[in-house]
Amino acid sequence: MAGEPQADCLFCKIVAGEVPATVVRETETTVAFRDINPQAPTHVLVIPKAHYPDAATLAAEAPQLAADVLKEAGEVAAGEKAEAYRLVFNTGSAAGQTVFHAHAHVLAGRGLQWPPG
Ligand code: IU
Repeated sequence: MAGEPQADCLFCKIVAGEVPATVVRETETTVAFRDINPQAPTHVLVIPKAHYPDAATLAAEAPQLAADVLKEAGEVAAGEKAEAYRLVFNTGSAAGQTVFHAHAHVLAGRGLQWPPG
């Protein structure tokens, strides 16, 4: 069923506390934690606690939850005192998505090039 935890999902395990993560913020509906392989001085992932495989599915099936994720991304950036930051939702393996539980990357703390690689 939409939003239900998936037994084989790493981020569902982080939500359940079964896999450790460095949590920087948590709300009733979201968790934000530091990426284990940071690509910038600030690299935090914001995830919905409920399982949706990617950002588009999240937005289509649970729009308020998608809004919660975006709001939390802004709160993370503010907490990191980031003057500018980038939000990334890799969607599909060809775009670099490796974990199929929707997540926003919050990247900050260095110059960020455009276009991205
Ligand atoms: P992606 O957009 O699906 O590629 O992002 C997944 C991210 O999850 C990636 O940046 C990993 O470094 C990160 N990650 C993590 O933070 N903790 C983990 O245990 C694993 C991956 I596996």
